[in-house]
Amino acid sequence: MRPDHSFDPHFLTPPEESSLFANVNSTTSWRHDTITLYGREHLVPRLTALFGDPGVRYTYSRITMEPSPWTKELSDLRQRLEGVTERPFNAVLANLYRDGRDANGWHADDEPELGDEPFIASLSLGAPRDMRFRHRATGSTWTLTLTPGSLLLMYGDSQRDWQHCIPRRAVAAPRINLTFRQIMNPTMPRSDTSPRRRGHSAQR
Ligand SMILES: O=C(O)CCC(=O)C(=O)O
Repeated sequence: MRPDHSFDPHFLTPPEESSLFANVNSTTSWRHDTITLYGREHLVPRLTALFGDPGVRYTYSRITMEPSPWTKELSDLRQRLEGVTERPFNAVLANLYRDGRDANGWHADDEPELGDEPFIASLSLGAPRDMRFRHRATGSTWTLTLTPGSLLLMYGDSQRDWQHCIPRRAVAAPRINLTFRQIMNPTMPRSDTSPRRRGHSAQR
């Protein structure tokens, strides 16, 4: 049992991957957010940044992010991904895992502004890290190793029926993940007419 996905381990060549890692790592103003869990404040165990079109705003775990403008490198990458996937993307959430102690807890990218069946293009740079998937109903799990330069597409039932996480690992090197998304503004017409209002399924 697997979530709806496709995986290209060699989307970027090694030189493209290392040059993009160096560019994003050094030019990004990374933020380090705090979340409140059971009344106690915790630092999110990774650094993040949002790039996107003007007016796009992304909220998860009660953290709202305003986008920085696209850099040339990210804009070129967006165009390339749009060509390959034939899907539009108006934002990219960047995660920096400084080493293996940084992580991303169980969650689904199922915020209402991502629509009914979110289509997410997730590019990995730097250290390889595992992504674990867990089926919400059956508890069945699956692990995919996200290698540098790989592209994971998640779509269909992948956010509705599954959760995913990036567990801690004994890794010293940093990793950057870029998840391209199409975020619908609250004022934009919604294709999702489902009465079930979904929210982020876990704090991460
Ligand atoms: O780091 C990753 O590959 C996953 C990131 C993720 O799950 C997210 O940003 O929602």
